[in-house]
Amino acid sequence: MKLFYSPFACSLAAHIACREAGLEVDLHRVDLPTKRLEGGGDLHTFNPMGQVPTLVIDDQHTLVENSAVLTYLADRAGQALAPRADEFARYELTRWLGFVGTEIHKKGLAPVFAPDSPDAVRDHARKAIQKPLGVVERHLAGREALVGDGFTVADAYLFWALTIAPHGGISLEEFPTLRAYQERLLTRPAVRAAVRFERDQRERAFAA
Ligand SMILES: N[C@@H](CCC(=O)N[C@@H](CS)C(=O)NCC(=O)O)C(=O)O
Repeated sequence: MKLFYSPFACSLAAHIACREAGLEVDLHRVDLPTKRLEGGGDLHTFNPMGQVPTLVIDDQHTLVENSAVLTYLADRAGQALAPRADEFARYELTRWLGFVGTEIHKKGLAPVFAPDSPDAVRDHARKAIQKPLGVVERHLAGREALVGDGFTVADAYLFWALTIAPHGGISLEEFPTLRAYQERLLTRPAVRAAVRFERDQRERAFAA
């Protein structure tokens, strides 16, 4: 399998899932502004949106979209990263993948980090993200994870969001539970390894 990623983009969640599951995956770095692939090629060849995560499974199968990529990786890992499909908790996983993807990622983080966002749009997004952050803050009070009591791919996605939010001027000061949760997840060896790898990659020049 090949995972197209960009350091500290939302593909960090899929990268974490691969490490948590011990799945064999080749990580291929993308320069998101130009869509160039390291070593040559264009991300649009694999994903019509030119976005990460893009997961090339084999010659016939490519998956895009966080919700699909993360669910697929979780299922490849057995039950380690997601509840079984016949459990009610599976729908809760779908709920949280959708919530992080829409209410937090696309409504809040995407406009804040888009290089061409007008300042007014950025300010509006920083306000709009407060309500969904409050929802997860309250949901996680007294809980270890978003779904059930174990780490799932939804936690990997939320971890990414919480990690980059302060870099976009979104303070987590008002959300002590979220800060503690993010710090707790960072102690997981797979999470720490993925973050360390992406930090090293970010500091290295992109090889066109
Ligand atoms: N709907 C997609 C969105 C993924 C997405 O927004 N990826 C960002 C990085 S966090 C990206 O590739 N941005 C580049 C672009 O949209 O051109 C998903 O859920 O996977």
